[in-house]
Amino acid sequence: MSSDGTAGFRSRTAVVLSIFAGVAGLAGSYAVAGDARGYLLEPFASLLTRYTPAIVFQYLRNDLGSSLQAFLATAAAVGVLAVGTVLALWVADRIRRPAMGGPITAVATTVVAVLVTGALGPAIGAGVAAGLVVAVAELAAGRSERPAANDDRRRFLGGLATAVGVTLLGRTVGNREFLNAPVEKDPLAESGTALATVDQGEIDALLSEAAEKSLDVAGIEPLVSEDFYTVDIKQVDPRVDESNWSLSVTGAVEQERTFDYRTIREMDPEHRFVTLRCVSDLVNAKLIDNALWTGVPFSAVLDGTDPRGEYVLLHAADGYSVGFPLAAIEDGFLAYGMNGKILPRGHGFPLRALVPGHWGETNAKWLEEIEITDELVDGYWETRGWEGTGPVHTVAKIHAVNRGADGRIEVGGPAYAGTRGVSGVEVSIDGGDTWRAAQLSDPLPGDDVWRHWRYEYDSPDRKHEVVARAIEADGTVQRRKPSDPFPEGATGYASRSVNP
Ligand SMILES: Nc1nc2c(c(=O)[nH]1)N[C@H]1C(S)=C(S)[C@@H](COP(=O)(O)O)O[C@H]1N2
Ligand SMILES: [Mo]
Repeated sequence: MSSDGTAGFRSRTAVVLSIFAGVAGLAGSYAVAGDARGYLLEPFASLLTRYTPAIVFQYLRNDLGSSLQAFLATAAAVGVLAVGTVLALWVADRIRRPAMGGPITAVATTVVAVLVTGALGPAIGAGVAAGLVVAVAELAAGRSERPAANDDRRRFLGGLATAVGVTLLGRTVGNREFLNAPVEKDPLAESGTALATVDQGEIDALLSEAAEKSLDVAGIEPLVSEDFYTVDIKQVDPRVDESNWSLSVTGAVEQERTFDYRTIREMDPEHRFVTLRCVSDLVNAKLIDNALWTGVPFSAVLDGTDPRGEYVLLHAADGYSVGFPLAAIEDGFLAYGMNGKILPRGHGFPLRALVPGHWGETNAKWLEEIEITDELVDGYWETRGWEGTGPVHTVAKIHAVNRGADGRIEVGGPAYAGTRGVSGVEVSIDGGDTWRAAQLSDPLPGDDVWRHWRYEYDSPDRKHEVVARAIEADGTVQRRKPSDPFPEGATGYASRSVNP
């Protein structure tokens, strides 16, 4: 504590107060920006994604890891604002103007936030929120001539209460409708989110078919996922205005072509079930999902361009790119609809690529440019060491282990083999010595769709290892040898140890 009763840059209270101000400041930036450019969290999250070693990333992208990453990004964003606040408190202390602590903090943290995000509005939001925390803390400490012993305590409580209030308010304001409402408005839609030129009856029929064919196993996702995973290189998804958007075919072609949204929406729509799986998915994890997509065949935009190169490099609005052989996407799809709705922003509105049977990362979201190249060009993940542009590995996941009252055990999950197709799943309850055929869901239409499997058995009265393996359509048994997701995708049989 300094003699004149300011928070004092050296005191513990000043540090704690700065952290409160940082938290409030982050919320203040969110209040103005929402989940869009200028939100202070975004640059830190993107930096983390960019510089996390690929080998670590495979774990980060699965369940626990993504919350760890969110925590680190939040800590970094709060940290830089806190440093700005500590400096401001130090200045206020030096000039012996404790009452100026709030305003100086507001200016300092605004400057810090502008430097980090380059966006003034949200930075001012951050500054005002952080400044408010310090100002209220100073007020709470009182203006008495002699600093009282409990001044710091009052500062702490005043700062805490303000930080909590400002943070809650910031979250609410940042979530407001007009900022974060789905941008996926469709200029051709007549009503709601239904696709205009699309036969909704056909979609509904396919969705009910998927619901009926889903096996009724507690703890597994239905054949059309209710909660489709996302993997993104940026914390904040691009917000693309479809009326300013276009898709172009460029590079090694005889004739470049450009399409606007309306042109694509006026082509004959098709519906396809397509499953996606991320190359960083662990054998038994859940970075795999299936949806009914609506769009046009890839060939519709390639027609007439007469490609001379044998590779593509897809470019997206978030700066993402991915390169692979053109042959992989020739039978592919460009989707603007998902499960009967306009493609959600999080899954790539207005248009995404769907590459049959290839790892998730080839399915570029927010697609803007299809560049034909003479040679294979490394995209975002390949320049970071991943080799995830090839066909998926085959897997049968054990997502559910359910115990019946009668001592029966039911296990089940999805099985996926990309375009090779799944013709069977086998289960072993003795750790892989003997195998039995599991029940399979009836196949859905499409060449790149997962199936459900389910197996029921009498529980042995000891702890045992349940193992599952998928059989491809041509009879090939999936690879047994386990490997990590990095760099080419996980292999091996899924197993779970089960207590009787
Ligand atoms: N533009 C863009 N496309 C992208 C990504 C991305 O970060 N940006 N992630 C890729 C990865 S790694 C995967 S696994 C899939 C996931 O698609 P989803 O988020 O719709 O599930 O999108 C791919 N397409
Ligand atoms: Mo991925």
